[in-house]
Amino acid sequence: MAANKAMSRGAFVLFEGVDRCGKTTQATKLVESLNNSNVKAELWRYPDRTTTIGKMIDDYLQKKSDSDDASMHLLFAANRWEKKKMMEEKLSAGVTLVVDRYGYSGVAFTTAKRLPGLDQQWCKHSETGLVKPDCLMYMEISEEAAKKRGGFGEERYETTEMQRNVREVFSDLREDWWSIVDADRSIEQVQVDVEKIAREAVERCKNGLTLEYLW
Ligand code: FDM
Ligand code: MG
Repeated sequence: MAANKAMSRGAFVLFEGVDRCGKTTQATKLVESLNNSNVKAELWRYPDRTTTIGKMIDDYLQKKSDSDDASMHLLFAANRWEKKKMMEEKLSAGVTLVVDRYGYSGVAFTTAKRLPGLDQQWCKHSETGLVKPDCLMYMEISEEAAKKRGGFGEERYETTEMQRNVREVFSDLREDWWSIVDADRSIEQVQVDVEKIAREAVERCKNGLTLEYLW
């Protein structure tokens, strides 16, 4: 093996997008299908509401508690930092991680509040040094199609204005390497694209690909 050849590992496959774009549905189906074809895969999601930090986030999202916006941003980021080591260990053990939201949502949601001082640059700082995904599927859905999938829930951020702002920040954050998936289509149609994109990333990582870090 050549000295500079990276080790075989699992892939970090990420789904991002506004609410009701089908991230959770597609991520769940993808993990099932990968496991069925002998690719070890796990479904992760952020916020991870099961940790101590995650429980604080959950209370905040459910409006059971209120807090300062900057400190909440940092808690969302800390919720990723507390799982960074485990993420690296899983990936190097050959497990593919299919992740439902990550630091891109972190930056998009806080920036979308349009608060003085909490601009995109500030928001990105707390993510710097976290593992960078090998593949990012941005589920692009129109406001109309998202609306047809049912009304908003009761959680903080589930408002038309917030979702509109989030959509805007996401399009600002977009980089060339992102895969844009047309999420207005049926579950089955979207799944075809998702499978192709994800399996390509799994293959690349299996062949050895150095892990990168944000931003
Ligand atoms: N959210 C999610 C943030 O504000 N910051 C973050 O870093 C992350 C990961 O939390 F409104 C927001 C996005 C969403 C809410 O997400 C909970 P789910 O996917 O609906 O559970
Ligand atoms: Mg939600």
